[in-house]
Amino acid sequence: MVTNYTPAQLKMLVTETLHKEFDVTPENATPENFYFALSQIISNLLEEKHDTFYAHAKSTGAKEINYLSMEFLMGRSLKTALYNLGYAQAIENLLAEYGVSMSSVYDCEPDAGLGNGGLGRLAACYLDGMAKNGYNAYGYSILYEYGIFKQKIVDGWQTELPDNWLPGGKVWLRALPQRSVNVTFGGQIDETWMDNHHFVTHRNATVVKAVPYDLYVSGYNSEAVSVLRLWRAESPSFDMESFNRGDYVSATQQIATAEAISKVLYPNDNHTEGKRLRLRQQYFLCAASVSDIVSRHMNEYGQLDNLAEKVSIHINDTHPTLAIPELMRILLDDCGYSWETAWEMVTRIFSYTNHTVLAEALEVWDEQLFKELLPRIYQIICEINRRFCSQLYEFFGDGSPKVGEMAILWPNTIRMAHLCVCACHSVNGVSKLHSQIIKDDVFHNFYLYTPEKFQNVTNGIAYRRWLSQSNPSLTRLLCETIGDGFLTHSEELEKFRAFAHDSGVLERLEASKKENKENFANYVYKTTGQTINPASIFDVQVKRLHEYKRQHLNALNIISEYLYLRENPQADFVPKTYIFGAKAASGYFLAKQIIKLLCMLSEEIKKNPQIAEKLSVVYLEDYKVTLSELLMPASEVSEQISLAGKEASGTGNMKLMLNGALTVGTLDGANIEIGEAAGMENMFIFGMTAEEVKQTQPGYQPRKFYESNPVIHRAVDLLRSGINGAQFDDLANSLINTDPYMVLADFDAYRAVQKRVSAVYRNPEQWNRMSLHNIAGAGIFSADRAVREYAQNIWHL
Ligand code: 26Q
Repeated sequence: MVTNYTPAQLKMLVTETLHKEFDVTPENATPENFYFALSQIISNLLEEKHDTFYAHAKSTGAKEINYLSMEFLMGRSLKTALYNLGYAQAIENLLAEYGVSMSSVYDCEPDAGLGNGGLGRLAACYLDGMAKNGYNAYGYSILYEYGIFKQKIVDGWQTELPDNWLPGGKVWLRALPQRSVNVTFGGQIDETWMDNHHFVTHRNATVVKAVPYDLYVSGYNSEAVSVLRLWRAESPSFDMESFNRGDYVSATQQIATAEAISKVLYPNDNHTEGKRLRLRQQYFLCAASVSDIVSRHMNEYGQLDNLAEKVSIHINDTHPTLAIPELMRILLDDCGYSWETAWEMVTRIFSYTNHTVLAEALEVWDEQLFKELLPRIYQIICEINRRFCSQLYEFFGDGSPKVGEMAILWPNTIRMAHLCVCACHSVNGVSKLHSQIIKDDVFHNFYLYTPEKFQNVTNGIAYRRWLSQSNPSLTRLLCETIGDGFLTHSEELEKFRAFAHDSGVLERLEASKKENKENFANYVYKTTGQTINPASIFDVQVKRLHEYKRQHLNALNIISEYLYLRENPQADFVPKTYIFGAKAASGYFLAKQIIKLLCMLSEEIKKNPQIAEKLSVVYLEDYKVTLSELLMPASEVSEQISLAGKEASGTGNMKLMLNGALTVGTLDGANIEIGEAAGMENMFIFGMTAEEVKQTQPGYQPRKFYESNPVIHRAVDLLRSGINGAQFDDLANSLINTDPYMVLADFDAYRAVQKRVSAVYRNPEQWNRMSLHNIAGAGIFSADRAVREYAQNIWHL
């Protein structure tokens, strides 16, 4: 039975836990003591609640969804859990009795940064949405000892520090050693036939033990609790034989090699690296998770014949693709199913989401490396490929070049996306435009072959995290105007539109934004010493650093404004603060150079106080989920300026819109749908369309823009001559010579739209009204809605 604690019971529990764990009374407890005590209490409660929910779900025969992802960017848990369970106010009151603030307790929790950016945060948002909607959901990933690195900026240069999150984070984890699984690597495969039965044995393999740790995710006002099951790699035993021989190195090496698998998250975003350790990580996740899914099913039903009826497995991008051949392996080798039956089951069970069209992000593995590390999985993929190609020849005609283009194995490589599309019953993109591009370009041949597989599910966000939990003043305004139904049904935000001409509401909206800006400015001052003028426009570009996202287009415009103000210091100029936050993949040189450029620009402008009053740049170190929760409510302009056709969806764009920021954006990813929802007249669209990019990119000569456009010319020249003493030749050369993301081609349009932003800002009523339309239109971008679409159209829950 799940308890619903009264404030008095909560007080007793907290007191008991503080005494038991720390031997302190509430009067003497530190915020950290409170953090651990509360987290333990809530985590225990969620475990109990999950057990009740799970038993009920199983007794009704409900289908379950398993979401496999190499990343879950969870952020903090305590605040969300208290909010979702309805205990936030009671705990705040309780702490107040002891003179302790809620935020000082929340600040003791490290972010669980088990992801890079959009893809990982999306997975975390979907666990929230699945719990809210009452689905029986498991997320599966790796318990990285070190998540995404901590970013430290030294003289403008990004350095990476280890993210040691476990000391503060493990209170949310429940170890389940009894559910450990062995995962096998390397060795040789022996196949024998006996009485018409195929037997496969694995010789000389290396075994790694996968130990699960569960983290519970509560749903808002819901009985359901999602589980995030994270696998930790251990050596199955100590190598006594080597040790006794005196070979201490081998004995300890085995442990180190095993444990390396869950040591650290690869910090690449939208870029693959064909490294052996990454492949070991991916198979480790897949083998452990599939084994767990199958064994839970066996416990429940005692057979696998109905597996496809009761279980869906979703693959978050291609990173967990190996779950497909792994399930084939179990059904064939361990359970004795025929190939045809096993394949039928697998294709019904698996579905796949694509998150990128960038060529460098499409996963391809070296065949030789793969074969050595995963010999049995390799054999199974070969057979999948053989059968697939023969069907393709039948469909497209003998000798069709399409078959080679579509094959899973092609010269010495294994293409993971092709395996996914071949094996999954559903393939979806993450915005309308992206889903169309997949059909037209990336997977066009596959679309011709099996058009019925292709779908769209536009991304969604756990909107309560960024609205009611992060922006109390806006939430208050919404509750007073439209009631609190929007907290459960995000569509009800639409009701806010009725106030578009209510000057009282518009003024309150402005006041709320002002308050949030001041709070944020205070926070930045306290934590970094930088001052921000709260009367300036807060123009925000926060996301991973990547050329396709074009932070350097933003920088080039700032340089031009700086040069203009240097010559026209008296110009009538709407003050603006450009706020950036971004991590770059550690080996991505140009991205790091762009970070340095932004930091140097910030310093250079500060040297000239007259200009600094009107124009300033703030670079936020170590941008992460928790920082985004502080920043979104204070933002006024949302920079979504990727080259059209490259950003699959974006989700930061949705969080900013929800908090009333106006989008400056290209017609890319979900920006298009943001325009449809808010009204195109309520955002600032600029630049080439995806179609225009496709037409003009082939013969593109950026140098012509440099030579003919004096504003571009001067800005690029300044990169060369130096900003705050640092020169940016590589960036300048890249812009003039190749400009792969067509920054110069969109520059004029971007500048023009930025001028419009400033002009509109001079009219607060118009600005506030546009902001209101954005908030009212944001409901469609909730994870609750997105997860519902997956459940109905893809997982058939
Ligand atoms: C692959 C192989 C080896 C190492 C790393 C990787 C790797 C890791 C992360 C490849 C890609 C990623 C991340 C991709 C990503 O975050 N994509 C974003 O997904 C969001 C959610 O759908 C979208 O909103 C963004 O548009 C998309 O860029």
